[in-house]
Amino acid sequence: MVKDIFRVGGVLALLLISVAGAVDPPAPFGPLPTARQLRWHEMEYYGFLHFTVNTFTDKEWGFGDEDPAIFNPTAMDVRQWARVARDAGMKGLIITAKHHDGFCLWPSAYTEHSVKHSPWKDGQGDVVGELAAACREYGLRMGVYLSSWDRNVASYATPEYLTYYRSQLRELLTTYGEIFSVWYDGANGGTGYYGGANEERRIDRKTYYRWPEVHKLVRKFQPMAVMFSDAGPDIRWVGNERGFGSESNYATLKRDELYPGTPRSRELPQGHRDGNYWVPAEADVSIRPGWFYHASEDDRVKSLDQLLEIYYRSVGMGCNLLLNIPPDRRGLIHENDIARLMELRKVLDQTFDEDLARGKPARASNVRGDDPQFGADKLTDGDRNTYWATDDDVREARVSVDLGGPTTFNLVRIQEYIQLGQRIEGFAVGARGDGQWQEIATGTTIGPRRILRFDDVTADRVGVRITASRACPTLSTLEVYQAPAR
Ligand code: FUL
Repeated sequence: MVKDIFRVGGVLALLLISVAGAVDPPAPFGPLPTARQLRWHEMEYYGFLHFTVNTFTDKEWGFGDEDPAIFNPTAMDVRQWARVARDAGMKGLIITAKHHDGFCLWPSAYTEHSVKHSPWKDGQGDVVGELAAACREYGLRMGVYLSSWDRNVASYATPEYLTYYRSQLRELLTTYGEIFSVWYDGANGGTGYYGGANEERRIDRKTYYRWPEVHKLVRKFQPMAVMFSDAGPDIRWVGNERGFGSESNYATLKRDELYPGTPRSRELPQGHRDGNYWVPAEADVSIRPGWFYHASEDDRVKSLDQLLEIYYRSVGMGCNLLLNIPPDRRGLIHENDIARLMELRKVLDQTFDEDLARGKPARASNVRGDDPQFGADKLTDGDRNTYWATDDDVREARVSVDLGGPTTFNLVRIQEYIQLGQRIEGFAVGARGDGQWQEIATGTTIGPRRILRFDDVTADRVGVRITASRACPTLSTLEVYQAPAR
């Protein structure tokens, strides 16, 4: 009998637990990121390598008539590029396998206009292949930029060129192991050599390339690769080449209305609030004034302050940062660039070394179904895949963290649980010192990431007030840091 009571009691308790645990997660809101996009969001910061005949002609755009013989780096060391990128804290490298001039950094079977006819390694070299090996060695992912505009090839602007472009793409996607990003540039059509025709050729940027078919090819051979262009399909351009994201940054886009080279690039920094696809922004910028190496710019490498500004206005605004570090004529990343990259790494390490909110108790004005699985302590558990969420009807809410005594800080990093979509459109960060709350920063969107910077504040509690949300809000992390004085 007693045994039975225990059994019944046990069943009841189990029932109760399962009822309590039965609080559903919030319904997804709007377009959601794919697995490949989620993986990309976590990369945050990676490098761009602009390197080709332009490095040797001192140009930014080659005409397409360059002699492959001019491509002759004297001390080429691709492993140095990967080592520098790894030491800089980058997670990958994207290389201009072919820029607008049409010269191929790999020995493509479809053209003679490549490293095959360069004195470098007696025509036996393969820059893309060497980079793929070096990236593997240094734990980096590799991406490829294959310019769709080709100023060298005779067939450009005819249907035949589409086969050529896709054949080259297939070569890159099937020869070098995993590719994490395929980069389609917006510059398309204009004057060029075109096999000796030396003329101007215009194409219809929207229809000529038959982009949907190109996309299918990439999905087939590299299903986890993200594709970048002004209009995605996976990642969009941030709309400027300064590396600056927008304060209001929607990860969503009406991508079918846009295409690479779209005249509507002014809409790209913010994205489309009512976009029907998840297409987050990537901020690309060069560490020097130009994309390619020019000795005349050796003393114009961006300053540490400029790079920090770029970091906080890109990564800090929910974009990924693609920082260009062009190899020089030796085939090396220049010393001045390396020095700056390492200064940046050092400051970022010092800044993000210790999360002052980690493991600290947190509370919220509302917790979804009062269920601990959506509790405020998910913000400080160091796991960006757990999250705090509210009841469905809530649009404004507060969370705060007890820092355990007066603590000085000047950065707060927050992110939404974007697996369920982007919801928040207004928030304020506050701090409580001497029993008084003061507002220290405000913002609109959060999405994949927001880092708020402010003057040093000393407080024992830090909080976020959600002031506007399009569905019940979620937050997966609330981190607090102290950046060293500069
Ligand atoms: C632009 C190109 O025309 C530049 O040369 C560079 O490659 C940059 C990243 O994109 O549209």
